[in-house]
This record gives sequence, structure tokens and C-alpha cells, in this order.
Amino acid sequence: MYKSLSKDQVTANYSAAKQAYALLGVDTDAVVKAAAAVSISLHCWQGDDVVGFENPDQVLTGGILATGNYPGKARNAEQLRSDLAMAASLIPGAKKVALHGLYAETGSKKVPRDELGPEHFANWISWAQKTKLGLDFNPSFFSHPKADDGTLSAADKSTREFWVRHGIQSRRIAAAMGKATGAPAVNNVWIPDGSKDYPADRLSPRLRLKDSLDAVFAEKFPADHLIDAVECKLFGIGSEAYVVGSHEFYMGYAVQNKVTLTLDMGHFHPTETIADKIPGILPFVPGLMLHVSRGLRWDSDHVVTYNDDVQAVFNEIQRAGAWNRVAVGLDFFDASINRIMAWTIGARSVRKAILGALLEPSGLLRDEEKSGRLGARLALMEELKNLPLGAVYDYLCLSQNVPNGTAWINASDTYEKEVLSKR
Ligand code: RNT
Ligand code: ZN
Repeated sequence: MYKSLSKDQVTANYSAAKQAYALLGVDTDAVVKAAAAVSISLHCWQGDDVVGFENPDQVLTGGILATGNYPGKARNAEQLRSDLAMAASLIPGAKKVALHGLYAETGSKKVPRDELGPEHFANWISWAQKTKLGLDFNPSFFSHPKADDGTLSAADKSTREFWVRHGIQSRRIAAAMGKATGAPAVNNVWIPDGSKDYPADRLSPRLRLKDSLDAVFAEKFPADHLIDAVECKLFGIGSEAYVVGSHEFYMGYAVQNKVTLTLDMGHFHPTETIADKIPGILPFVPGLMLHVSRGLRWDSDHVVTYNDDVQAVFNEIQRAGAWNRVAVGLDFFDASINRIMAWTIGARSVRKAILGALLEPSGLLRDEEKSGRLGARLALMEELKNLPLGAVYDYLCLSQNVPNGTAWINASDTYEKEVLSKR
């Protein structure tokens, strides 16, 4: 059995930590509240290896891949909601759930993707209302027979129109979710279109994609119901040579059309990180969405761990004062470990990085920079690494009524024994 520190011990450690941060002018009580208030969107697709309920035999396409066969994955909506609720109970702070078109509940009826509407997500919506979780949405442009030769950029007109209709419907679904839950839902458009080898024409598919997106985004919705986002990518399996929706393409599209840009941490060159892109892009787009992920050698979608890359991303949001313009979502799918643990590890790490960023005395760093004291700036950054983030994080967990330290593993183990292993 893993044990938590006692409440008294957590509080004692916290008051020592509070003093250390106070020396730098940081009000930890306020920071703990602010860090818990930033929503983390739990991606439903970690729970079942991106299969969904449309067709349990459909293999995952689109150049993404979940590897592993850890037992106990969710096989229907009820199981997935139960698993999400379990993980949510171990993750401190505000949370949303990100759904995909694939997770519609259409009963015994087969509903084509271009006819999916809010009514097919009614159970998810009422569950979200009951559990006070927000919702986000993603149209599913993959794992479908019509997605083999492109979707929104397809050369074939009727294929393209099919996917445009799915895109239009997905915004109606997301807007209904936003309206019902009282927090705007991000509708994130990612398409897999691309090619395995060098194309002769890289422009035409992009022009078609631009037109399709214009058609998808034509309908207007209130900003407090829906946030439109587009997600770029460098390459996928089978689209190594060319991806239509590249970073430059969507950067241009987002700037021109004032939509949110999604940055997935796994979607760039293997040595490229996204932290510096954040202040580079913020002057031009209304908002950013993060897909916090961990690419290992490729866009492998490993479970997020607390590392320098993740901390650097949230530091840039803090330094840019951009918390209200950034939506934080997770995007990984590891089928080789307990999936509740995957969600919990990833989301707890992200919460820690959010807290770490908010604990930074950014004003002090900036003052040293302004007065040209660059040695002091570097010294501060170095000393900050030693401050007791862990003690404040434990306190945040305590204040959010979730286990601190390793003790959450017990709860996950019990759930595995009592629920997952019986599936
Ligand atoms: C794929 C994108 C996309 C998906 C999910 C399932 O490379 O990252 O966000 O992972 O929508
Ligand atoms: Zn992503």
C-alpha cells in the first residue's frame, strides 16, 4: 500500500514552502487557487486506444497508432465514463473531457459521420452537467472508409463534401456542448491528409483544404459556446513526405481567419519544442490550444511526464500573461499500461507544471532583465529550480481533495481489481 503524508504534515511542509516563495514576492495561497482553476481537458481516447463506438472492428487509421494490449480498456460509453470519472477523482483541479466524433452514442442505428448531431452526444452532455466537467470536441476525420484518399483536401468532390458536412455538424455538436455546460467547447479540427512519398503537387490539396475550412467555419456561433481550433502536423505514419495541414498552412489560416491554433507537442521536428512558438504566435491569433503530449523519437503519443519541455510551455504562458487565451488539453494514447494511470499520470504532471509556472516570480525576472542584470536573471532562474514546488503541489492536492504523493496508485489498483479486470 502506498501512503500519503498526513494532512498535518502536508500543511506543515506547505507553510515552510510558503515562506520560501514569499521571499521572492510570490503569494502561494493565491497561486494554488489559480493553478487549480486552469482547466485540463482529459482526452477520452486514452481510455480505449482511439477505437470509439462507431465500429469496434475498425482499425485506427490516419497515421496514428496506439501500441500495447493492456487489459481492461473501455468498450462502451458507460465504461468510458466510469473510467474517466475514476481518473478525474485522482486529478486535482478543474477538468474538461475532450470527445471525438467516434464516441457518439447512436443506439442500434448506424448514423453516418456527416449526420451526427448534438442528439448523439446527449448522454455525454448530461453526464458532464452532472459531474460538472466541461466538454471539448473533435470531428473524426480518420478510421473511416471515406478517409483513405484525403478528407477535407480530397481531390474527389463528393468525398470532400462528405467531410465538410462532418466538419459543419461537429461545430454544431461542440456549440451545443458549450451551451449546455456553461463553458465554451473547443472544436479542434485535425485531418490526416498527406502522402507517403514526394507529391508532385503540394499546392492544390492545400487550396482545397482552405476552401473546405471556409465552408466548415461559415456558420456563426456565440463565442461563449464554441471556440474553433485547427491542429497542424509535420508527419504521420504513411504521410512521411507531405502533410497538407502543416504548421505554416494552419498558422496562415488561423491568422487570416482569427481562429485558435492547436499546438501538439508531438507534431514538430523531433528536436523542436513548442515553448518559444507560444509568444511567437500569440500576437496574431485569438487563442492557442495545447495538445500536451510526449513524443519519443516520433509523434509517439507517450504519456506526459513532468519534464523541462512541459514546464517551459507553461512558463511561456505565464510570462506572456496568456492564461485566458490558452486551452489546455491532453493528447496521448498508451495501450501498454493501465489506462486510468495513463490519464492520471499525465494530468497530474500537467497540473504540476501549471503550478510551477504560476509560482515563478515572473515580474522579478523581468525587472532584472529590464535593468540589464542578466547575471541576476540567470541566477534567479537557477535558484528557482530548488524551491519546494512539491510541497505546494501536495497542498494543492489536499485542497482539491485528491490524494497526495503516491497514494492515488492504491485507488487505481482497487479500481483495476474491482472493475477493469472483470471486463
Ligand atoms: C493526431 C492528432 C490528433 C489526434 C486525436 C485523436 O496526430 O494529434 O489530435 O491525436 O485527435
Ligand atoms: Zn493532437
